[in-house]
Parts: sequence; C-alpha cells; structure tokens
Amino acid sequence: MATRGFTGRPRTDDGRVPPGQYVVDDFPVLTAGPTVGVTEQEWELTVGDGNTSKSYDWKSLHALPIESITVDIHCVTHWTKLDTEWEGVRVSTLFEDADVGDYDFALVSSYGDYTTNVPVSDLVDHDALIATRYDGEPIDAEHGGPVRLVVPHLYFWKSAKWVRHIRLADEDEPGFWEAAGYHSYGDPWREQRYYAD
Ligand SMILES: Nc1nc2c(c(=O)[nH]1)N[C@H]1C(S)=C(S)[C@@H](COP(=O)(O)O)O[C@H]1N2
Ligand SMILES: [Mo]
Repeated sequence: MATRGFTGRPRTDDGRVPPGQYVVDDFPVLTAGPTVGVTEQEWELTVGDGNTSKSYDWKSLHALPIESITVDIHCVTHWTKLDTEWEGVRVSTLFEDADVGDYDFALVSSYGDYTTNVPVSDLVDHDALIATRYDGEPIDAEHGGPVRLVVPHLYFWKSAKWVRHIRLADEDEPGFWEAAGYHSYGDPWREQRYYAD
C-alpha cells in the first residue's frame, strides 16, 4: 500500500498554468493609477449602444440571478492564481435583461479612466461575470469593489475593476492597455501579450 503523505492540498495545477505563467498564493493588486473609491450606494453600470441603454444600481443588479464561479486567473505580468471564487451576475444574463442589440464588440469602461475592449462572444459564451463578491466577501476596493468585471479566460487586464459602462458597437476599439501595445484579444493560452504576438 502506498502512502502519499500530502501535508496540504494536493497540487492540481497540471495543465492549468498557461505558458510563461507561475502560480501565486497571494492576490497581487495591479492598477494603473490609484485605487478608485466608489461606494455601493453610488455605483452604477450602464449597458447599451449609445442610443439605447439600461442602467443598473446595486439593488437592480441584485434583482437578477446571482451565480458563483470558481476560476483560474492569469495576469500578463506572469502571475496565475488558481481557484478564485467570484459571485455576481453573468454578463449573458445582464445582456438579456438589458435587451441589448446584436453587436460584435464591447468597450468596457471603469470609474477613473480605465477602458478595455472585449468581443461580445467572449462576454456571453464564457464565464464572464459582473462580480460583487470575492471569496465569500465583498470585493476589496483595491481589487475593484464594489463591482468589477471578471473575464477569466483572457488576461486579467480585460477584467475591468470599478466597472461603470459597457458600450456595444459593431467595431472594435482598443482600450487603455490595448492602445499602449498590448494584444487586442489577450488569450493567455496563446500567449497573446503584445500586439504582435
Ligand atoms: N479600472 C481598472 N481595472 C483594471 C486595472 C486598472 O488599472 N484599472 N488593471 C487591470 C490589470 S492589468 C489586472 S492584472 C487586473 C488586476 O486585478 P487585481 O488588482 O484585482 O489583481 O485588473 C485589471 N483591471
Ligand atoms: Mo495585469
């Protein structure tokens, strides 16, 4: 009989760490600029195409079905964090509720100046979440609380903290990091870090 002698949880990261990434146990904070202070009372999210839109506050967001996801996240600065747990409203649920039109691209913007572009299919066909809780608690301000976007299958710069606006359009428009030379799509499994990757 074999004794395996685990002292902690077994490492289950086989096949879960994209090329060029290493696993961290802490949760680094990556913000271009200072932490933005937004309260639950003042937070608002507007979804639309510029002509028609719908806005949500903390209460109306929570009137939608809340789900939780446990996902691995990958920052372009090479850290990967496994099994992060988020709770919130699926972007697909939000888009259905807001009855958004048929568009290919979204430009997501935050309180502060941050923007990032994500194809609509990546927001609705994957685990993308408008997250209001992390690890069973309200999200810390430095990690994007009260509400952030989480798009786990793309590099984490796509996961806008303090999310304020999702603007749908027919054309792709680069956001903050994309305009600065980062990849417009950002798939960690294909190491799409910079625009030429
Ligand atoms: N509003 C806003 N969202 C942001 C950023 C930012 O600077 N501002 N940084 C992005 C980057 S590069 C990463 S890696 C993640 C970091 O999230 P964390 O600080 O919770 O780890 O947030 C992303 N979302
Ligand atoms: Mo990042």
